[in-house]
Amino acid sequence: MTEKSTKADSFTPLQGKNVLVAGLGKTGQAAARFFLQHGARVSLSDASPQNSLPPDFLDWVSDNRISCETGGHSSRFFTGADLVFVSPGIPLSLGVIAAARERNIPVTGELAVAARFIKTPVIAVTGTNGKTTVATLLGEILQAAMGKVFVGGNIGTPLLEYCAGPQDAAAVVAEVSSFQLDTGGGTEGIPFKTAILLNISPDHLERYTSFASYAESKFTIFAAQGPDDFAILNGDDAEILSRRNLWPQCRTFFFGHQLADRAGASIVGDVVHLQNSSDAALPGPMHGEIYELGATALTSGPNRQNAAAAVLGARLMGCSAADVRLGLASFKPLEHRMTLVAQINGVSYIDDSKATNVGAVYSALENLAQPVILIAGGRDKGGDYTVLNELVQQKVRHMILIGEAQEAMTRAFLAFTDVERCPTLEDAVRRAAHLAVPGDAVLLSPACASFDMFASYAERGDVFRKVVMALRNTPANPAAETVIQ
Ligand code: UMA
Repeated sequence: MTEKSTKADSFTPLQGKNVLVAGLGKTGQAAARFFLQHGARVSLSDASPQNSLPPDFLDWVSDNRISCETGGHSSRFFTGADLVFVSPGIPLSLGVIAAARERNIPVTGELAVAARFIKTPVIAVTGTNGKTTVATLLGEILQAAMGKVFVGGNIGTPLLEYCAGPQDAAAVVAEVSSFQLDTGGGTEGIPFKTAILLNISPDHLERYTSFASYAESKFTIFAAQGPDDFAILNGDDAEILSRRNLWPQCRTFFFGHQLADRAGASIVGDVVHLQNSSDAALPGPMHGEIYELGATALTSGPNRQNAAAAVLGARLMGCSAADVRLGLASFKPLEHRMTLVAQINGVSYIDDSKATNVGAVYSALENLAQPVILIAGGRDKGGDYTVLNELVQQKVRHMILIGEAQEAMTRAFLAFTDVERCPTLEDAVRRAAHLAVPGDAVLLSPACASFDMFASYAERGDVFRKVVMALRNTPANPAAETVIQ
């Protein structure tokens, strides 16, 4: 018996099992409904107070007489279970989870449960940056090519919602985070038909003991794949190349600017070429195909790599070259990713609120030609700011810091540029506008999570936009020439 089927027997069938769901956000709520649907005896535990949960979910809990603790996790809830389901936002180091494990109670998560129930072929995307862009692009291409497609996972809708329904899509596109892989990557996870690893740079180091353990987590996306499945790796990423043989059982292809003799999607300027290598061939007639990005919205630095990964993923999932070209041509860039909000008096205001780690800020600065007034800071994620030193020195004329990371970032960057702190994002934008001269870019690219001051990176970006738009009417800019995107 393989390891996979042994583990499957440890918690399926679910009928009659005592399943404890920890964390009642989107994932926990979907999991609770899923487990009840499968005949399990469900109980629930969340650290937040009851009034933080949505009323319709609380009604469902009460209608189904489900035992639910809020405001903290008590060990009896965990150690009395046959199976503990953990939401991705809860670290596995939490005491009650460790206690359950000590008693050999299986601890699982969304991907491992979905692996036992999902019937639709899945293409999965992980990586430190670009996941949502690639998952969205793949979703649009696959939808045009195949009809109904479910796009879910870390992008927003839990996979267990799809598993609980009729499963009537031709394919599933799953955005997968390292947190999800920690409780359901590995050999018991979903054997993805195609799995894409976009890049790895330091992130979430508040949760991992080291960068190596974060990188290893990302690689478990390939662990359950078989010899007929496809792994797509970034051929420009040294960290990925150093680990590329970790799960050698699947068919591996690469994308990137420096493919040399590797099979996959090679980027030259604004063109993606599909190529075979001396020892590996893409299936069918793909070798020699060309995809022009020049007239698409995917020409900025990291987006060429994102596009190349999606071209390869879509072709390996069976989409035609024509459908892929149509998808690339119609793709609209997502909000809060190097989005030009306005140009006011010759100054570009750019919302890159999605840049919640150092790697994303690196790529933002690398791709801007003009002098930058950088607004950064928020909740520190343990990233190594020194990676940015050289680029900050070269390109950042002035840095304005907000949020909890102000002090650490001031220490990190004081030697490389002018640094000051502001109490709010609103103040920071107004200060940046005061300092900016024509030709500058005011860039919100925080390198930090938003949760110390905002509900999400999207809300942070929306506040930035609102303040920028209000600048048009301030006396300092009486005759502002404004271009709104
Ligand atoms: N909670 C506890 N105990 C704890 C910590 C949290 O009970 O010790 C509770 C909170 O009170 C809250 C619930 O857990 O009620 C939140 O659970 P969660 O953080 O797992 O959030 P979900 O709403 O289930 O959202 C998760 C993903 N969140 C995280 O991974 C942190 C969402 O990704 C994802 O969209 C959603 O599942 C659907 O798959 C968000 C994210 O920030 C966007 N992801 C990270 C990223 O992209 O960098 C990984």
